[in-house]
Amino acid sequence: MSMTQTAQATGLALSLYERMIRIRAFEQKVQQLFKLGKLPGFVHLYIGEEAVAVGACSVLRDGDRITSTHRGHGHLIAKGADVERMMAELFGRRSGYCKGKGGSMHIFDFGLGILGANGIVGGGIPIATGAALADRVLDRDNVTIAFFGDGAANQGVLHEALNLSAVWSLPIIYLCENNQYTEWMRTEDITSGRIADRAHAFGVPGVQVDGNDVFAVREAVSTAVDRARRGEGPSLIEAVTYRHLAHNEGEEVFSGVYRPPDEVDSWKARDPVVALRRRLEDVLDVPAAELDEIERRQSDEIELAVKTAEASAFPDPEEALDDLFAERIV
Ligand SMILES: Cc1ncc(C[n+]2csc(CCOP(=O)(O)OP(=O)(O)O)c2C)c(N)n1
Ligand SMILES: [Mg+2]
Repeated sequence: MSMTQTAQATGLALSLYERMIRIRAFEQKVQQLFKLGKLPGFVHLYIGEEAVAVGACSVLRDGDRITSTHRGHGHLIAKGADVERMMAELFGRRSGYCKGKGGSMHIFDFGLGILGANGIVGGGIPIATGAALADRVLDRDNVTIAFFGDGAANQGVLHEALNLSAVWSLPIIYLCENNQYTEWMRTEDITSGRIADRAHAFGVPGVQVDGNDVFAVREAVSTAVDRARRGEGPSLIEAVTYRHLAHNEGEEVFSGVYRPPDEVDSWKARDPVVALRRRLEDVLDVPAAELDEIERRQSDEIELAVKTAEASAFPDPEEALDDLFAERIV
């Protein structure tokens, strides 16, 4: 590689690292706040899966859209969501994305192309397909990514969406995060065959990638996005990864032990954030102090988001029924 290419590769890796650290810092803070009883709603944390959201969203440009899931914080941050408004929403405060009335699973930012987290497993898939249909009909060259889990891949709506998006050549990427569990069930116990292969029945490209390798995700998504922008239709990508934490915070109250501890340990040893840091230090020669500084900056921003959220007012009970209907939402 020439010096310019090395500098570009380092710049890209650093920006991916900073995004992944931002998600990690947000989620670690949320875990702590939940344990302290400060957050009124349910939270499903994304720690361990950061490379998927960051690799995928790093390919997108303004105007492109995503739909997210119940485990949505990582997708939202990767697409540029404001962590202060996200945190305020988790605290149930008026300065939050849904004025404190939605919580973790309803955060959206239409201006940034974030068509919403979603408490309905598989619920983002048809919304993303509709957004891609709109782009096709209006002849815009945007693409949409639908993030969903391995559990959602067993919902019929994925098959309906793959079918019609293939027939209509829609500019969409179905991105399955196979973290190998659907709540407390092992994916292999409830899922037949390889999820990526399901695309082939519809004549759609389907690939499996290492979801802990941010560059592998980026490359696969880039190929799919280029194809979509050329008008050649949808793709399905299955990113194999693992969540380090519980399905939802507080699950230990009722779930018992459902994952072998050595399995959890072996995936923690393949932590995508640690792997990228190692690459930055060992291969790209970035000084450790520079990486420490990124971590400090991100954790300071998250601390500030918590302070701002806690200082914000709760919505008034009289506002409970406001904002239920919109005349126009895009
Ligand atoms: C339609 C629907 N069915 C069931 C649930 C309950 N539920 C919430 S999360 C979840 C598991 C989803 O698993 P997966 O899609 O693999 O996502 P992960 O939690 O692993 O990220 C289920 C069954 C729901 N929210 N919506
Ligand atoms: Mg899963």
